[in-house]
This record gives sequence, C-alpha cells and structure tokens, in this order.
Amino acid sequence: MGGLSWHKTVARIVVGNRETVMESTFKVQGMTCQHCVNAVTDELSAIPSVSAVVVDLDNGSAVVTSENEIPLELVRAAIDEAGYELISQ
Ligand SMILES: [Cu+2]
Repeated sequence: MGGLSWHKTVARIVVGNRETVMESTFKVQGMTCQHCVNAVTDELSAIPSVSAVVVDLDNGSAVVTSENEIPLELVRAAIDEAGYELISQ
C-alpha cells in the first residue's frame, strides 16, 4: 500500500443497489498494543452510520466505513474518549 493519507474520504457509490459507502482514514496517536486498538475500534464503531472500523496498530491508522460522511469532531471525540489523540495536519 502507498503512503498514509490523513482524513482522505473515498466515496464508493453503487448506483444499482442504491448503496453509498464512505471510507475515511484517520491517524491516531498513542496506540501501543491490542488493547488500544480495541478501545479505539469500540469508540469509533459507536458513531452513528459507521458500519466497519479497521485499526492498524503498526501505522497508527483507523479506516472507518460509514454510510454517511462523519463530522471530524465526532471522530476526534471518539478517539479522545478512548484515550488517544487524532493527529491533525
Ligand atoms: Cu494498549
């Protein structure tokens, strides 16, 4: 995979099935183990419209799949709630 981009939102729209899925990648600072990954995953999963969360410990990223675009402040609050920090540019 290429370099990590912060808050890159990709819209994947399937017209036939009327399915809209967005994937957003965020960088998270402070995760050190699987416990951290679980905490961040749980908090991000609790955001409305989020259908999937994949957290990568090695590169400190969180890929969030959602039906709608998620306000950045919600993501920031969720990561903060888990005890970590959303890295801003
Ligand atoms: Cu940990």
